[in-house]
Amino acid sequence: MQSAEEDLLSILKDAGVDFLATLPCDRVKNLIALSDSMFQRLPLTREEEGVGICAGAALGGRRPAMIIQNSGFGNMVNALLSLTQFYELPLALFISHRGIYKEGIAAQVPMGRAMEGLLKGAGIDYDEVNTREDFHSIREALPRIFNEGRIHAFLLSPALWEGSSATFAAAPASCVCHVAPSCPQSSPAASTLTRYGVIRALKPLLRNQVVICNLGVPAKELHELLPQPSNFYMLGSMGMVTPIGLGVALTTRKRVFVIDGDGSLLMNPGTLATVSLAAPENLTLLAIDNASYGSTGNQPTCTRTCVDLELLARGLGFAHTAKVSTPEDILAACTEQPKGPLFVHIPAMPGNSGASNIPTDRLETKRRFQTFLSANS
Ligand SMILES: Cc1ncc(C[n+]2csc(CCOP(=O)(O)OP(=O)(O)O)c2C)c(N)n1
Repeated sequence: MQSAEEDLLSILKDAGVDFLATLPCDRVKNLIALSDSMFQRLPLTREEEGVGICAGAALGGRRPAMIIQNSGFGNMVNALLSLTQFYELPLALFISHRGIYKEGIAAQVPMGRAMEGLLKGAGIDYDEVNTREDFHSIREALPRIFNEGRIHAFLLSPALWEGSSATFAAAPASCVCHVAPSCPQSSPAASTLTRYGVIRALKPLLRNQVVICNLGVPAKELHELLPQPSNFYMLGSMGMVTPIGLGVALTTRKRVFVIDGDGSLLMNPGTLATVSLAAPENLTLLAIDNASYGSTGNQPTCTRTCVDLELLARGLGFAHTAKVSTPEDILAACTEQPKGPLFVHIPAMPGNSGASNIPTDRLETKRRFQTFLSANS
């Protein structure tokens, strides 16, 4: 018997879908990986750009669909309404509906609960897809989407994939990743550390310091290696860790460290320009670049092929940057805070430790962090 993932992809194929844009959620990692054998797929840096790309593809006569997490829907609403809906362009949205079924990450719950109200408010038709029996609604809706130029969302419950036999190919072979020969390839500096190894190497530097940490596995790994009240762990809001760090740095004289990731930085790179403009003298950005969306299954990001984060930071105004990958070099690069924001690019290997969820209540984390800041500013 075909897996749920294969069934769903066959329905898309039969309806003539011929362009896929994706940004992973852990729950649909198999669906995305399997799609590569059937579709032209473009991995995205931010869900919002996918709306523009799919609008362009539809203008060019394609039948586009997106596979994303519901948190990403929050990043897309303006473009969906003022572009796709306004011009009556077709778009099939396959949305991994987190926060409603056996959810382990509390920060997923607010968006999960709000989804139906948001879709209704935006005038976007949608169907809940909880079991394979619900696939008939997809079969019925797809022709309408493409014949009438409509947006339609399918809210895919994580229950759908339970017990699925689909196998997960970690590094998709045939997605659309054209790399220009002149591309400034990230020089990987022969990294042997995973993100966990990098955070372990950073421990002596980060002890008793203000640390704002990226969402997903990085936050769990920091909590396991160095639990302390001066850590603020993000649990959602991908792309916001550097903005949070900037906001904190502008309110304290203490040194502020941000642990960011390549996927998250590329989701919101403009924030580097804002950091350069604000030029806080106490902010150090530690960009741990495992060239993957590590927390959702190590899908490659653009740093694996064609983007150099250090060059990006320089281009967006950072005067002080470094690229380091051994424990000694990482510590040496961070020891002194220069007279301005510091960007430390740390190439790393993909891979996650088995660190468990952070047990501390979110409001308690906030209270401890604020207490530390006000006592030490
Ligand atoms: C807007 C949005 N889209 C997608 C996700 C799902 N998601 C959570 S963590 C993550 C990967 C983050 O990658 P990166 O910043 O490189 O950090 P890493 O896990 O590799 O250390 C993704 C895609 C999300 N939480 N929010």
